[in-house]
Amino acid sequence: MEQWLSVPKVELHAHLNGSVRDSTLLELARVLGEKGVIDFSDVEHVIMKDDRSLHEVFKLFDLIHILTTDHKIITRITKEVVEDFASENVVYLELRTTPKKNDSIGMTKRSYMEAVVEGLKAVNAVDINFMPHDADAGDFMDSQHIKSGTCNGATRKKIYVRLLLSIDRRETTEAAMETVKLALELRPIGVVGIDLSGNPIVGEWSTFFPALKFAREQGLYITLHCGEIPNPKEIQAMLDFLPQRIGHACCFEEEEWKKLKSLKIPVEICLTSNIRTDTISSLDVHHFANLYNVKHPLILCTDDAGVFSTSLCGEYSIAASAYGLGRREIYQLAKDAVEFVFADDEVKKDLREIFNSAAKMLDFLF
Ligand code: 6MZ
Repeated sequence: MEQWLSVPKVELHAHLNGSVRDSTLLELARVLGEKGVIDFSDVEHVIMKDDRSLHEVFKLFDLIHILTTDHKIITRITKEVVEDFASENVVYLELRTTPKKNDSIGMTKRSYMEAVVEGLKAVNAVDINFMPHDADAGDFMDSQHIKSGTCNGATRKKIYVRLLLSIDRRETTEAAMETVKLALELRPIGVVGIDLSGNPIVGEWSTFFPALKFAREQGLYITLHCGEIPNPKEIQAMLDFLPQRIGHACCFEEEEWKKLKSLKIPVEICLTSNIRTDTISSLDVHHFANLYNVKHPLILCTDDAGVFSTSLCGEYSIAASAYGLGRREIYQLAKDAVEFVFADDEVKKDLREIFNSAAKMLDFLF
């Protein structure tokens, strides 16, 4: 796994609350246990469990959301998640999260997102760029938070972060629309698009369609969790919608593969997540191999690095060994992801340069 640390990487499918460190979750659970809100020993067992069905994963998310309720904790986990990705040489991170409303603690979807932005501002282990270069963040930012360049004469590591707001499949059309309007409002602080996620057995495509259509008309990028369970009607409708990317694509039939390939919609592939949740029975039959062989656009991602105890280096390592990819292929796979980011051309150009200069240092490429 060490060797993939030196390769710059792009992470495009990471859920904030799924990427929290186990140590942080346990610490938060202990505090709530002491307050008598939860029974710590029960929760500890659930957090540390390794294999979970897709159904159990969504029960775990409900628990994580209890642990991470307030604004301060959202700020903390955002900072930690960004720093964790940066520490494994992720140079561009698209972080997605579901804005949450919680009247009992005065949380609105907007204040939830403000807490996320505070977390981005608090990142100090690396230089972070999370605002588009032409942005006017208005009262959102008291000062310019794009830190640049050097620290004590040494070039510091840099990470680009852009945000996607998730619509949870439990939400109504109105709630989904509220999230889209918030995303539009927050474009200046680096919100670039909308994701549709949540338990795939819940909700109907027709509920979310109006909000997603509006988002697209307003120029937001769209990525959809698509085909996590067999649902041919919904998969067809999602592909017809022409999202800029989709996530997972685990339960596609022949017709759906044909359509996906002809439309060339990039797929965010989450190997460990798919295996752990038993959505795909083994790496041997995972669709990565076929898509890779036919040169369909794909991106390796973690999904929920905390929940599935993985990392982006780990995902590259699994792909290398399971599908016999050499170092050059892995480098190329990582670099190709730049073409599918939801950021502007300047960021893409800079990322290409980061990959090119890294290639000169990676002696294994030559
Ligand atoms: C579908 C998923 C997911 O938004 O609270 N989420 N949705 N499939 C998956 N694959 C296993 N993994 C995570 O992060 C957690 C939320 O992301 C979605 C679920 O809605 C989960 O509650 P945020 O930061």
